[in-house]
Amino acid sequence: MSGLLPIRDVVEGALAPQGLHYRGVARFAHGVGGPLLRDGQAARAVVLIGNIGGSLWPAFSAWHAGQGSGACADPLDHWSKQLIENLATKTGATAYFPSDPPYQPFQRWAMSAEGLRASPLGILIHPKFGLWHGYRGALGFAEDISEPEKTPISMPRHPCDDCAGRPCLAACPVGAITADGFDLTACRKFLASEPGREGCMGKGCLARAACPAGEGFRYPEDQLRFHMEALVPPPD
Ligand code: B12
Ligand code: SF4
Ligand code: SF4
Repeated sequence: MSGLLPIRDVVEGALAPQGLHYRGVARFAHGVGGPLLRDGQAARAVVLIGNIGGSLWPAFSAWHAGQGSGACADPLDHWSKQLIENLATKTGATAYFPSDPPYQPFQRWAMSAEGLRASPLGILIHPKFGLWHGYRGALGFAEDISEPEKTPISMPRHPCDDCAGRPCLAACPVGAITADGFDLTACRKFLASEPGREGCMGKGCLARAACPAGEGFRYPEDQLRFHMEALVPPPD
């Protein structure tokens, strides 16, 4: 386990210099519903680790630039894994990563850990960071983690409930964001077109950009472009 320090301090001490942050704990009473640990037991606690706004971009982009032509296909995943696996080894935890199949329910864990809810875009909206945050990994533990903030942080009002006009719904040029869900085919088709390349591919998803929540946490342009490129699969 993490020794005497609270897990929040352990995560922040090891990873905050890289722009990765503690994002709460999802708990599973008697392991029910928890992911499997390396030894086959079910986890009783999962600590989420992620970015807040553009927090990871300076450290990640400096590392990425230093990789030169030896860069791998999924550099952000690779970079996050190195850092988080290292912390898992030090704390005796099992590490999980959002892009590794079978997909672990990161969003469900985040809802439980931080009381977040989904936005019409499918991504979770945070009362402070808006749509500008994500998850880079998680650490699973066999024991419950008694932290001062044991009760999940409750979100008094969901930002979308108070959002006049819901501008995200109208901002997508091809109507891919609807109250019923996200139309990935329509989105990807547009991204491959000339206006899509000039618009969303270069500047980021227009629907996400239209959201007024978390204004001060918007990703820098380079990071937006990086995530958009990752959303479009390479041509066959
Ligand atoms: C597959 C996937 C996608 C698919 C969605 C397919 C689908 N309809 O589910 C595609 C490729 C479309 C996608 C797109 C994006 N994704 Co995505 N995606 C995932 C991934 C790898 C797995 C989702 C899953 O199946 N989970 C398994 C189930 C069992 O977990 P769950 O928590 O119970 O399920 C939740 C999701 O399925 C969610 N959901 C349902 N429909 C949709 C649709 C979309 C678009 C999203 C994002 C979620 C979503 O609802 C469930 C919550 O109860 C997750 C990482 C993860 N492991 O969760 C990231 C994840 C959900 N994606 C994320 C992001 C940020 C995006 C993008 C914004 C990427 C970008 N361009 O920057 C886009 C959003 C689209 C847009 N408008 O730009 C983040 C969300 C962070 C947050 N704040 O909530 C995650 C958590 C990855 C991360 N590293 O943080 N994504
Ligand atoms: S624009 Fe409004 S409805 Fe859309 S995600 Fe942002 S707060 Fe929610
Ligand atoms: S990336 Fe562009 S096309 Fe895709 S959902 Fe966002 S606004 Fe719509």
